[in-house]
Amino acid sequence: MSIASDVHSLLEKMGVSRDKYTGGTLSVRTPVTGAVLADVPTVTPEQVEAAIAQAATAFGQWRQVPAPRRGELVRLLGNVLRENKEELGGLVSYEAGKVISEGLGEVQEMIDICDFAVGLSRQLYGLTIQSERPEHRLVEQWHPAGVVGIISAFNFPVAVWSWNAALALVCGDPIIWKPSEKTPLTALATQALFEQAAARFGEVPAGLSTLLIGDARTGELLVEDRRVPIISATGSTRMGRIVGERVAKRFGRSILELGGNNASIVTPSADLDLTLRAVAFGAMGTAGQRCTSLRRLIVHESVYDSLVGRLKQVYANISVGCPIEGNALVGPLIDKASFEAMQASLQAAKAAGGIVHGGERVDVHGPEAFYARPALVEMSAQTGPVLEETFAPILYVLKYSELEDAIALQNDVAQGLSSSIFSTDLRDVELFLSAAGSDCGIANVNIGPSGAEIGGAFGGEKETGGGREAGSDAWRGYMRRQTNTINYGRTLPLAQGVKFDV
Ligand code: UN1
Repeated sequence: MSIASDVHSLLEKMGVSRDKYTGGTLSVRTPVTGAVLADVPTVTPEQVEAAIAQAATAFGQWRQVPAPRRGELVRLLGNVLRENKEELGGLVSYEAGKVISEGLGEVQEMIDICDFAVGLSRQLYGLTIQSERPEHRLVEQWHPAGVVGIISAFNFPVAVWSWNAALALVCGDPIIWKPSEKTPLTALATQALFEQAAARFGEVPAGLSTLLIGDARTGELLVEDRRVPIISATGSTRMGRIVGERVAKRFGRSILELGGNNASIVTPSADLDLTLRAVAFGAMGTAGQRCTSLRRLIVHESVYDSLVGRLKQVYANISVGCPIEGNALVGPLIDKASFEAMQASLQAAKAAGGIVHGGERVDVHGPEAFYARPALVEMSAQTGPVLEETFAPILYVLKYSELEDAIALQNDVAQGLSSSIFSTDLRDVELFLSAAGSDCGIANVNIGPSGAEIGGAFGGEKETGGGREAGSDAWRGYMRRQTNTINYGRTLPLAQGVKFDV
């Protein structure tokens, strides 16, 4: 396979010039074979400074463009994405190692959020509130908040940008993007597609959307700059803790999407055929490299043997292979470090008494590519690596007898992103969804924890960071709220009955 030339022609088709991915210091490898694809130039601190200054100027102009007109730019972006879905989806597969349908699915998520944001551009509603004073009116309105810094991870190299970008743009905010160092090519392509949309739109202020390819220092410069009032960061809890603290220190706002340690509970009444398929996709899809991937399966003792027996077979037979050619469902891990982390977790699980099925390396495209058979690990207790997020296809299985205990086990981890229950018993389901149930930002019924639609707010609690992106009212995170009290009378009654006659 000559992936490099395929990738270069995809980049060219999407309008990325050669100088953007040659002659630089950042070597990009494809996880598909481990081959080097490009040497991408990175930004200097001076370029970061100039980009922030330009975005701040762009804000002055963009916030005055009517929101539905801003929506038109996002509508055009959605069109350009539709026209380039195969190319961008293919590039995601080459650069992040996703199987083709998942690469395309990621671009579909971008298109969906554009559609959502276009509608939203006519609905950035505030409230009218009853005043306690005569001839007074209280309203709340939402204004653009300023430049949004977007820090994204390798596993959803372009969709995460789009959830933030589409909302920020209709909300009146310029965007500056620092993508993962592992996936700068998909970022370059996305920025080129944005520029196509901007050219169709017409008068877009310079610096409305900027891409900064660089290392952690680039991210730090963004995070520490007061001219960037909002930082949306997706990645590890370790990274998020640093970002959150630094942004809070300057009283900025952060939207954090950090680690997950997502569980599904399987109750005695579960439809096991459906459960099996959902567990397979949740735990092995994207080679376990979603923040929403299923990592813990908590199974009632009455169905444990039948479900886990069938799961072992699925795990032993799942197709692990090239994400581009053939029909494999599980592609590679992103790199060697990721494979080593997987092996370390499996060792730790064994040391803690776990019984490991699978997890070994699979040779697909030679020694520089890291493919692994997904691992199913039977644990007698929730200890050691079960408490951590390992970004690899490892599913820990635990047994329970009382649902309350299963829910407690599910919640007894530091992370709080996604969760689900498999049950046809109304009482079990409603307990799981109740205030005494799952403590996660996402709680599903009879589907796995991953694969959320963009219409809902996406994000989680505790060490997942508390941020919400995408649908519902997540747009509010990209605007500032203003409360207005308007006196249309001739007297000045004070609130709370206060007298102050001069
Ligand atoms: C992520 O893994 O960073 O819900 C996001 C899902 C996808 C998004 C995952 N829509 O699995």
